[in-house]
Amino acid sequence: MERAVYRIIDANFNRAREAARVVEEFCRFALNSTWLSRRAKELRHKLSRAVARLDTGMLLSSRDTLNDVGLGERVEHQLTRGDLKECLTAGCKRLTEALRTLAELTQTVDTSVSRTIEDLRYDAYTLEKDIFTFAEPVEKFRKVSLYVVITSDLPAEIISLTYKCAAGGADCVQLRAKSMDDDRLFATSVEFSKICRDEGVLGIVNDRADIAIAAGADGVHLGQNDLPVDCVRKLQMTPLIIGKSTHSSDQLVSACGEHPAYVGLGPVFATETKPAAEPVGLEYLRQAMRILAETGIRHVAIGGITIDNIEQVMSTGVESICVCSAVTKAADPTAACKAMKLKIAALRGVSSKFE
Ligand code: TZP
Ligand code: MG
Repeated sequence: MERAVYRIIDANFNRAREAARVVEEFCRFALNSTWLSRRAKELRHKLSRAVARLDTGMLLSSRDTLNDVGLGERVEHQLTRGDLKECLTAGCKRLTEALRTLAELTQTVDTSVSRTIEDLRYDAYTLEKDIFTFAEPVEKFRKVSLYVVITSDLPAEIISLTYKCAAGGADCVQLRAKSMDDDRLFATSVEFSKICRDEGVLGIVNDRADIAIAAGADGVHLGQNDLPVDCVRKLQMTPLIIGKSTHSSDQLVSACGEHPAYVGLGPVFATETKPAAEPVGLEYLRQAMRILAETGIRHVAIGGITIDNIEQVMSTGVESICVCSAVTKAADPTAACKAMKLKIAALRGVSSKFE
């Protein structure tokens, strides 16, 4: 029986390591996230160190691949992988299955190894959750090239602008109402979120995680003095697109540690919409592109951006543009969105649906 125990441990050690590799590769090459790929890598190495505490000679000697009755065995409806996300899901499940088997079996030969593996199983559950709750919102936000902030305390104006921005091809709109009573803000957010869903535009509520969640918005945008990202993540019912404003590289580095889906970078230029804020300039954008490179976190440049300075802004490497007055104060917000989308698409070198 001891041979069988070692044979199962050997098979599941290989299975767990290979599954951890799939997870790690996703975090590294699909998400570009150092934070998450490092955690997957650490898990793989801790596992190897734990198993190395067993008799490795026994493990290899008990391996008998050619006489494995499970080899090539398939059951009806066995899951196949349709895309990268399914590969990741399968990798995560396979990892925890193998760790569970290892924890059970190693109990019979070395309880301290078993305890270490049991801890790793819990790390794997948390890692899976962190990967999915980060990756899904980031993936949704990846398509955003034009983001419009609707700053208004008038529900009718907010709703009418939401329709106009959607018609103009804005990819994301934000409801930014700084002085509305909660009951009106909630009702407006519900209507806003429904329109966004129907029109295929992402809908974000500014400042208020509670209202964003209750209204079913796609996300919430947090300022420096709002709730921490982690706290909002605990409140979310489904993975929310959490955005965070930053106005300096120190704030950006600190925001990256909170792992939002995107960060706001600005105000790039002086702006009447936020008159007290000091412009950060183009150099901050260049610096930000370098800081964000290995985080997987998306971005928008914001503040004083118009059709005439988009090119300057995008020359820094910025891919997503956020505007308020250039669209909402335009005589024709839909036409303003269309023109901006075209310009961004031309600068990104991709075609736009309004060409
Ligand atoms: N955060 C930084 S700048 C800004 C906000 C909300 C206002 C952007 O408005 P505009 O009209 O596009 O300059
Ligand atoms: Mg705020």
